[in-house]
Amino acid sequence: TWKKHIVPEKNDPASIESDIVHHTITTLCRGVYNLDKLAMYQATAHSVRDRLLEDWNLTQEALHRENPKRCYYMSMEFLIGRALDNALHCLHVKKNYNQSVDNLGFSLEDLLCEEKDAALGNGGLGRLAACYMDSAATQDYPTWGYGLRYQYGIFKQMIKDGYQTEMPDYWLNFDNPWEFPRADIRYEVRFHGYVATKINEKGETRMTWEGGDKVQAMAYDVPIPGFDTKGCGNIRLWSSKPLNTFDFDSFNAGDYERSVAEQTAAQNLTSVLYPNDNHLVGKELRLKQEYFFVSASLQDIIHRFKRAKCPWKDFPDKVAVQMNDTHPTLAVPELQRILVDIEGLEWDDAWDIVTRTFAFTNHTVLPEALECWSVPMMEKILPRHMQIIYDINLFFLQKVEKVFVGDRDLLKRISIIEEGSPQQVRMAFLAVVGSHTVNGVAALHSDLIRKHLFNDFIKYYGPDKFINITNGITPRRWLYQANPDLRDLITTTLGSEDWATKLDLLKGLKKFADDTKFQSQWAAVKYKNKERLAFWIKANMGITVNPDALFDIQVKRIHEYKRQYMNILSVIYRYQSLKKMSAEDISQQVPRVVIFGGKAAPGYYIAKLVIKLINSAAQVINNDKSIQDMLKVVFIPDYNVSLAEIIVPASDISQHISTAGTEASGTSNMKFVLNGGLILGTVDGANIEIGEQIGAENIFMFGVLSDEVEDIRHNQKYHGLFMDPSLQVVIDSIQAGQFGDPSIFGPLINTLTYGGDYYLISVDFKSYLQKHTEVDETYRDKKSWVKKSIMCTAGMGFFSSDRAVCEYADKIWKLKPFKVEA
Ligand code: 26W
Repeated sequence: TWKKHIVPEKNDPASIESDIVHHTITTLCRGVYNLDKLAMYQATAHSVRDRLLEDWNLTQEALHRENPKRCYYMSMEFLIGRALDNALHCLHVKKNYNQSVDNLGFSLEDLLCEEKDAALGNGGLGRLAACYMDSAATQDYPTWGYGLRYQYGIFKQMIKDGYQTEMPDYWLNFDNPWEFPRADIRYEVRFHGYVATKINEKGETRMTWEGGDKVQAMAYDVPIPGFDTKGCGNIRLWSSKPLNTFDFDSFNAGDYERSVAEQTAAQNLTSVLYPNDNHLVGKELRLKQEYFFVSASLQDIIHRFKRAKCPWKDFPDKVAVQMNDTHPTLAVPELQRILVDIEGLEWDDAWDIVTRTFAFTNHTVLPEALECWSVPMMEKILPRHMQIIYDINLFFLQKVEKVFVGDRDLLKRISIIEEGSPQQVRMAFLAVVGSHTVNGVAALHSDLIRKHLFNDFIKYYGPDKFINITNGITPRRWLYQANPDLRDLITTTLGSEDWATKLDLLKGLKKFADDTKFQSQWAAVKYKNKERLAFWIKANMGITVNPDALFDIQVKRIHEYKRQYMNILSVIYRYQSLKKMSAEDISQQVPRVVIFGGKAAPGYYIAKLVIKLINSAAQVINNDKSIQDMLKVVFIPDYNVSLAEIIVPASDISQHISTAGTEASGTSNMKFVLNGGLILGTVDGANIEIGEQIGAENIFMFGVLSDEVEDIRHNQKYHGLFMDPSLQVVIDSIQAGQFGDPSIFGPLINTLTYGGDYYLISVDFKSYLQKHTEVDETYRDKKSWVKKSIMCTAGMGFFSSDRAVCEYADKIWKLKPFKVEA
């Protein structure tokens, strides 16, 4: 009942208005005379957050009371983006807020843009975690996220003279209304030190980890509203703080300075997100971040578990932990350490608990992305964990040896420790051994890890431990919120909004695919979204693009395997073809706007050159009057979640053209198709399943198949490359200086020639160009294009993250929804 006094009860525009004004005066201490947009955004956000809090408290209280089994999603990345618009939709108060904000003399849409993205992730893996939290909350699964509260999220990208430059992301410079600091929730985390033995209460000898340096982890909670439910989820993010116990006695004056430096180092632990996507840089600080993260999270989970006074053997019935890739894998030896060294369990009992608790999702097969940590580094930072990993490995190998007697090669291949100098810990293998279930993220990807990366493990465990759960995306952010006109059209057509939580209902659109009136409404929405993007491009980059042109988009992290390079080479080819045409012929072409966006890891030289080439080509092409604006090239700087919300609804076609077998799933492919964008893609990742769902006639697919790649590479190595003539002329034009100083691009071109063309651009180039021609021809027939576009959206039900999270809950977590009553 006491809550009645603080929680806003009324959501009519006048009440909302007075709540906003209240926050302006009290929370912000600002008078109406100096209100700017930012302050107004903050006051508005605070008033929305008050409304969320009620649900948050209700949910957490009920969970505490009933103590159902819970799942913890451990992820080093959560790429959440903005929160305000999402919360308004979840609470169904957007319309009234619009009016209240309007009455106060501001525009709500303007205020939404004041919010800084929570960009605590690199790309697909981090955004997937955010979509899953949305779906877990919406479906009332008792699931919490655990992550790190980086002071600096992914860097800001700026383009200077065509090159990427990086700037820090000061996202916390202003007050962040979407997090709750929990000053009382703190745990200590140890590094370094040494291992000793001690006798425990039961008189048994146990190992103990002593000495070293300690830092403190403090919790920050980020509420995750569910759509259409009283339930509210949570992501708990850890921030490192120096320990406030400061031992003056043991420091003389000289050491005092050093101790201050150590305090600063402690604070810096969670300062910055490592900006590498699909590439491991084996830095000590990163290993420390990983341990800090799992140590704090497990202490918190165990603290909660102990409140209910259940016996340890019940731990896996109360707790499921999902490891988002190998980044949290130290949780396996850490839980084993806690159970054996601290809680005094026997090794085998403890190991049984560990392996019934954890499950592991693999997101990549790229060798350079597989985490391996050097044994000496691990020994130095986590001496006890290194021993435990050796023991885990020893017991595992003994069991394998019993089944495959004398198979030395198998033991060597399957070992968690890789021999070499130095020895390395293979984190993916540790994650497999420590988990009850391992999953890939799309059908092809799961097949590939069963066939290659984890093949030996299947020989030992059998196939059932390795399953597929195809990725999904949240339809709330990626359609309902990002594409309001399409949302409204779909809702009117289907007669209700239920599709937003039951995405399969979209198939009801199929029967309107040939309806001329519906088609023209559908086309009008797409046109409006293209205008919105064209406006953004003009306002922010000064480039004019024509919304009647075919918008062709590739936005994702820049990586050789994703082949943005192949895309820009084909754009140059198109440019040259136009240059060869008569003015009359040019005027008959299908106009194209080719849009790129994405960040390159700051140390990834070749990826950065790709950005430079795109911008250099754009410079020449966009300023060449002779091609009558039939081709425009735009590189949108600083691609992030909130830009994606504008870009995705505006595509006619988007590209997902990784070398077959390299893109585990892709999730932007799903976002584009959900918004009625066609895709041009290789036979890779989730593209394959998208094609199955929407129909082969609605997707443009090309290129070699994943099981051909190995042979082709082998042949190229021994018999040399065959350079397609169409590709050769493109390369020649770059080398002739048509796009600026050719020496700049030498190293990039070498990846195709002397470098052996590892990603098979020359192999796929011809079929890629052919598909582009097919795309042009199809686009000429507007009616047939719109029909395809409708069929795209209509077939996307399967790719809702609601479906994916249900699969995790049923097949892995054994988790039931826990409904909170109002
Ligand atoms: C340690 C360096 C590092 C950092 C991030 C290695 C690997 C990663 C991620 C696993 C990379 C990633 O985001 N992978 C993407 O995961 C998506 C979600 O499952 C998939 O859709 C993408 O295909 C995959 O590239």
